[in-house]
Amino acid sequence: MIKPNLNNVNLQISAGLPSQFPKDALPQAAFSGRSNVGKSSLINRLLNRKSLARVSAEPGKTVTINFYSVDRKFYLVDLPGYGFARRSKEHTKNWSALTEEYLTGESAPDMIVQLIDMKTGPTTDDNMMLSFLNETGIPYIVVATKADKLNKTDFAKMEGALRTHPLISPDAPIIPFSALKPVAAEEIRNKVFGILFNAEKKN
Ligand SMILES: Nc1nc2c(ncn2[C@@H]2O[C@H](COP(=O)(O)OP(=O)(O)OP(=O)(O)O)[C@@H](O)[C@H]2O)c(=O)[nH]1
Ligand SMILES: [Mg+2]
Repeated sequence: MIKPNLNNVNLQISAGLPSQFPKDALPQAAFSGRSNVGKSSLINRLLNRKSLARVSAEPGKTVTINFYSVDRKFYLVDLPGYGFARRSKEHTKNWSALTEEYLTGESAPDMIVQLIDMKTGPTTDDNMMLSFLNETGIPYIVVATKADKLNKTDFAKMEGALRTHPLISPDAPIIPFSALKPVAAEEIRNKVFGILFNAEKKN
């Protein structure tokens, strides 16, 4: 596999409106999950950066979709988190409008990385998102985050529960991950970058 130059990474646009989505033909992988699940932390880890994608202390504040250009070969796309308890109705409305337009419109991503908190397990909102992903037909992988928070027994239990989850496609790889340890980052990077490079060949 050709490796992208990870020194050539930048935030291309923080899009609050569909008209701001990039119009070039570069492949995209979108990172989806509830607020605080670890989307920005995973993107930073995959790109070997400490703080490119903002790791939020105050989750769920603004509704933007952040497009990170990777060596002008593809985009990693940080979706706004869902399921934040204290957010307003206005926030929920903006989240749905922007995210649905992105995932079903012309700029729809080539793949999705769906994050699920391994400590909490899938929430009602995660299940709604999984149903929606299954409907769109966009291929996805599941990354189970915060794996460091579980002991061996609970880790095995949750991994099993995810593998037999009725809303997770049998085609979707499930990869446990921890942002605190370099475990699985390389596996996720190879999977995501591999799919994006293949998508590029089709264009
Ligand atoms: N223990 C542990 N904490 C993590 C892990 N990944 C992220 N965190 C912490 O969880 C919090 C949220 O992480 P973010 O990466 O900002 O989560 P996010 O999904 O981008 O959140 P929003 O942008 O609000 O949607 C931060 O305090 C991180 O340090 C992990 O693997 N293990
Ligand atoms: Mg974030």
